[in-house]
Amino acid sequence: SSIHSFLQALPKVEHHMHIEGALSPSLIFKLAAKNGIELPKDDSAFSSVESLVERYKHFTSLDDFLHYYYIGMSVLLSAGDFEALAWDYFQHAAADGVVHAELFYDPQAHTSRGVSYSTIVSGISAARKRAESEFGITTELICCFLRHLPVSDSLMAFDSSEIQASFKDGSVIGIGLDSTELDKPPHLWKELYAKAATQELNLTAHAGEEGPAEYITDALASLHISRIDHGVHLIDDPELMASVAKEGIMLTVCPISNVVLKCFPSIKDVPIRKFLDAGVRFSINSDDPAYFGGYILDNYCAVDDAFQLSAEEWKSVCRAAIEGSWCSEERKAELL
Ligand code: ES4
Ligand code: ZN
Repeated sequence: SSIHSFLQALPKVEHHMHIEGALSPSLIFKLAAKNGIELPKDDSAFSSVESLVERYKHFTSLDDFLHYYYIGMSVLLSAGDFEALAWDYFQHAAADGVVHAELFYDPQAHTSRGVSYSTIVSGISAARKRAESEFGITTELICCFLRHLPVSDSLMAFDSSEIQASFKDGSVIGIGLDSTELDKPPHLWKELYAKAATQELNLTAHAGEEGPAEYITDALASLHISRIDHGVHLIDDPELMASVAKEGIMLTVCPISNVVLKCFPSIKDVPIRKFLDAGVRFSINSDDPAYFGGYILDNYCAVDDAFQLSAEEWKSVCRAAIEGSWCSEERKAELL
């Protein structure tokens, strides 16, 4: 349809995209076979590609999804595996009209399995270079720390010489905080974020996805983040919403994710129109597209279906996404 081609052609910037979340069921089975990794035998979801796809339609919560997300990524062993994963994503991104992407990755989920940090980053880097030369898509990396693990693990990972080197050589431009949210208040990671701030890294964190608006307040006050990943529970605190709008803090909203993980009953319930009316800046993102059944353009289309944004509103959403990105000022000027 014409709205689909209009949305496809918009210059899209993606800020909330876990690269491990681009791991498709077919690539899981292919890499499991290649690497000799046994998928769980006691879970019939792993009987076939089709049964896994079917199981992904019935997530009950963030943690129910995360269980499959961590099993899925256990098939990633070599740099070539990470390159194949990232390349799969970039092909979708190019088809969807993405011009710039800031990608999350979860190093602790791989180093804990004996995969070295340089394997992860070198594989992803190879695909990034190819995406830039073949598609003109520029990319940045955001190193995420896992909230279901002890805070001390995050601090140790952050201080490791390989992660520090990737910050210093500019291949990684910021940090994030993800995984289980409930009962893991952001202030527990205050020391990690204080250290990152002294290294002039960009700071973001998942907050207010399953967790309450208080976690957004906490993340802003304790971690001094400049973006909020998800942040949709901001809607429950009008005063905080006004202050986020005034400060120009951007939310990286993932509408299909919110519905699939049962944060909201339908896309119509994701507070997109309320954020527009309140002047809250946000971008629209895919989160874990291979698990949630939709890449970035599917998210744009779902939002348009539910809220019928005007062409001017869509252009301003895309402009805000460019302005809220962490690419170089030169690249920003090119994109605007
Ligand atoms: C995630 Cl949707 C979501 N929320 C929190 N952590 C995550 N890691 C990957 N996807
Ligand atoms: Zn996420």
